[in-house]
Amino acid sequence: SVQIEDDRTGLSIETLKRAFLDNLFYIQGKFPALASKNDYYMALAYTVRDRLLRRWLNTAETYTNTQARTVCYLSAEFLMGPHLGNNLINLGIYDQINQAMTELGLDLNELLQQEEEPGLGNGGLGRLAACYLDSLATLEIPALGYGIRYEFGIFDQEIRDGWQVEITDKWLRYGNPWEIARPDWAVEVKYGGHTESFIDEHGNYRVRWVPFKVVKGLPYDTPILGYKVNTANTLRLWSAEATESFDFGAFNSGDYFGAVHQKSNSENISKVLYPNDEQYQGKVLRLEQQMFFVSCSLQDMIRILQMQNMSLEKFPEKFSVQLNDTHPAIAVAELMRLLMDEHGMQWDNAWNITTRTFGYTNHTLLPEALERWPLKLFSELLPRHIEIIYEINRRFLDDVRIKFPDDPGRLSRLSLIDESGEKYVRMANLACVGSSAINGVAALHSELVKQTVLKDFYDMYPEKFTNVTNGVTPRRFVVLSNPRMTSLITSKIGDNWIKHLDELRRIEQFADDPGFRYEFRQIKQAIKQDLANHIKSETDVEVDPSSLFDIQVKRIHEYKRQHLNALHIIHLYNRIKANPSAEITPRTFLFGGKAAPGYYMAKLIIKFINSIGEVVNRDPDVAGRLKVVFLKDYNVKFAQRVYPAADLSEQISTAGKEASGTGNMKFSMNGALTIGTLDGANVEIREEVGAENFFLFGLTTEEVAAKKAAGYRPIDYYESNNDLRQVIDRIASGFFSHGDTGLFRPLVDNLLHKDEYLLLADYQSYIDCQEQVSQAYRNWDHWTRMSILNTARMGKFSSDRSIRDYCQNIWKVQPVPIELKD
Ligand code: 26Q
Repeated sequence: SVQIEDDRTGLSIETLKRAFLDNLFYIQGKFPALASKNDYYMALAYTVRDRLLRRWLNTAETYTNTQARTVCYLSAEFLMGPHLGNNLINLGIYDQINQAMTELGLDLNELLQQEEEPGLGNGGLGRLAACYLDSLATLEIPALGYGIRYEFGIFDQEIRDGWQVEITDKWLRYGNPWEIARPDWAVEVKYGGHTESFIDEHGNYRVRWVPFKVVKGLPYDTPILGYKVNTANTLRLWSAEATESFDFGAFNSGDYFGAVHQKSNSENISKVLYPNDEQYQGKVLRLEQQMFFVSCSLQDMIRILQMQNMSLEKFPEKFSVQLNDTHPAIAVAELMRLLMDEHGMQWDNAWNITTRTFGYTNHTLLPEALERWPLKLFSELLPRHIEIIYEINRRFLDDVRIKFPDDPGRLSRLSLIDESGEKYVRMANLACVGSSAINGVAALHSELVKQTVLKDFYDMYPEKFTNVTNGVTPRRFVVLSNPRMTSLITSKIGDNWIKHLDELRRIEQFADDPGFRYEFRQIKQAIKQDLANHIKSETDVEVDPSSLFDIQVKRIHEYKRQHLNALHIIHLYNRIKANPSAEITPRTFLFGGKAAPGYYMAKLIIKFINSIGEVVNRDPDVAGRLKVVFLKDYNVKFAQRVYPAADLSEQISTAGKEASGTGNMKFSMNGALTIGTLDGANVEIREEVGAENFFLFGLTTEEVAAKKAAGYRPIDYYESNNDLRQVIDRIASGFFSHGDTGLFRPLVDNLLHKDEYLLLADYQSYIDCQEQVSQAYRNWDHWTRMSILNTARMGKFSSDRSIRDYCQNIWKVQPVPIELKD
C-alpha cells in the first residue's frame, strides 16, 4: 500500500517542503515570489510547530490521565533565546530541514537569523530557568514554567560614541509563532483596597478582601520539547489585561476615557521587564508584576488539581513549586490566602500545605540585591498579604524564642519585618520560613549562604539547606551553537554524550592524538574566522583570527570586573609603547554585555572599554598585535556564536561575589581555557578540568574578607607598584579621552580610594597569570591538548545533572515517559 505522510507531522524531505509551502500560502498568505525572508521564517516556524503539537498534546493528556507529580518553576525571567534552531535539534530534523530549504533555494542560517529572540530575562538567572526547562523535558519530568509575558523584554543595546544607548525590544512586532493563547484559562488578580472580617456559616473567622482594582491574567503557552524524546512541557507566561466587568461602571456613568485609561493601566503590569540585575529597586509596578504572575500561577495550579478531581489537601503531592530567587516569594502568602480565604481552609492545614510545597533558590550574596519592600507600599498594594505575613511572623518568632531564648538580636534579624529604621518586608526571610528546601547555586556559594546572608536561618533550620550547582544545556550551547565540534566528537564516540554529558570523558583518549588535535584546532580556527568576518562587518575593525581570542561577555557590573580586564589591556599597551618590538602574544579582546540603564559606573565602564579600543586599534606602534572590540547588544543569539570562538574565557569576579556563573561553563564546554578566580562554579570547573588546565589567580574569599577587615587601602598598591601606577596614570592623564581628564576620573578615584571589589589587590596576580596565558598560547599543541581536556571534562555542568539533583534531593519527582499516539 502507498504510505502518505501527513503534512502536519511527516518528517520526510518531500513532506517538509510541501508543508512549508502550504504554510507560506495559508498562514502567511504569500506565494514565493512575494514572500519576504520573514514570511519564510514564519512558514518554517509553523512547519516545526505543527510537528511539536502532537507531542505536546500527547504529553498533556498523559500527565492528566496519570495525575503526574509536576514541577512548577516560578521565575520572573525566562531568557529563552531563539526557538527555531533549538526545536530542530530537539526534534532531530535539523539536517532534513536544512536540505529541504536548500532544495527550495533558501538558506536555513538566514531564516534562523530572522527570529526575534524572546529576551524575557536579564542574564544568568533568566537563562538558567531556560536551560532547566530544556533539561526537565529531556529527562521526561512533568514540569511547567510560570512567568510573565513581557511585551518588551531586555532592551536592545546600541553603542553611540562609545556609550550605551537603550532601544525598546519590540520582540512581538511580527507575531510569535511559538505561543498559543489560552483565554479560557484566564484568571483575576486583586490589588489594593481593604479587608473585612466576618464569621461564616460554620462559625469560623474568615476574611474578605475588597480590592481597589482587579486585573485579568491571560496565559500564553509555549511548548518546550525535550531532546529526542516525546515529552513537550509547557512554558506558561501571563499577560495582563483589563477585566471587562470592571470597566462597566465607568462606561455606564459615561466615563469612557476613565474606563479606557483603567484598561491601559492594567496592561502596564506585563508591559516591560525591569532591566536591572543584582540591583534591587523598590518600585510598586515591580511588586505588582511579582504578585501578578504568582497569583495567576497558583490559581492555575488549583484549577489543574480540581480538573483532575484531586483534593486541595493533595497540593504538595501534586506540585513541587520552586522559587527562582525571591522574585516570586510572595507566593508563600498568596497560597495561604487562596487556601484560607478562597477555599475555606484553616491556618494550620494551609500552613502545612504551603511549607511542603515550596523550595527557594538563592542566587546572590550581594546585600544591595536582597529584596525588601517598604512596609507602607507593600500594605497599600497587598492589604491581605501583610496580615498573613504578620501572622506567619508571629508564629515563626514564637518558634525562634523556643529554640533560642533571650536572644533579641536574633529575633530582630530573623523577623520577616525589618524594623531597624524605616520598616520593610524581607522577602528572603519569607521565602526561608515558607519553604522546605533552600539552596545556593554552586558549592562555594551554598556554603557562603549558610555563613553569611542566611546564617540565622541556617541556625534555625539546618536541615533545609542544600546545594545544587548550576548547569547549562549542551543542546543549545554545544550541539546548536557548535555543529563542527559536535560532528568531530560524534565521529569519535557516537552521540550519546548529548544526553549523557559525562560520556565526553571518552574524548580524553584523543587529547594526545595528533590527528584529533589538528582537527580540533582547525575547527576553532574556522569558527574564529567566521567571528572575525562578523566583527569586520559590524564594527569595521579587522581582527586576526590567529590571535588569542580573549573574551568577556556577561552583564556589566563592577563585581564582575570588566575594568580589571581593561587594566591588563593598558598594561600590554604600555609595554608596547615602552618597547615597540616587545614580544607580545597577539590578542583580540572581545567584550559584550548590557549595563542596567540606571547604573552609572557600569555605563562608564562600557565607554572606557570603547575608548581604549579607539586608541589601541589604530596606534601604528601596536602593529595589529592588540585589538579591542566591544560588541553591541550581547544576547542569547549572539552568545551562541561567541562561546565556540573563544580561546580564553574571562571569569574574574572578586572571590565570594559571583554566586555561580554559567557563561564560564558554556565557554569551557566549547574548549576555551579559563582565567579565573576561586569564585562561584569556577572552583568546581577547576576541580573537574584539573588545576593544570585552568589559569587561576587572585585572592580567595577568606583573603578578601581578611583584607577588608584589616582596612584595605588600594592607594598602597598604586604607590608600591610601578607598573600599576603607569596604567592608572595613563587613564588619569586623559590619554584615552582626547585629553579630557574628567571623563574617567570617577573610575580612577573609585579604584584609588574605595575599590570595593579589590581590583588593585588582585592586579599583579592577574597580570602574572595573563603572562602565563600568553606563554602557553605560544605552544599551540599543548594549548589544544588543554582545550580538548576542558571539553572532555565538563560533563558535570550539564543542566541535566543539575535537574537530576533537584529531582532527587528537593522535588522528589520521577520521569513520566510519553508514548507517541495519534
Ligand atoms: C530584583 C528586584 C527588582 C528588580 C530587579 C531585580 C533582579 C532581577 C534580576 C535581581 C536580580 C536579578 C538577576 C540575578 C542573576 O542573574 N543572578 C545570577 O544568577 C545566576 C544563575 O544562578 C548565577 O550564575 C550568577 O552568578 C548570578 O549573578
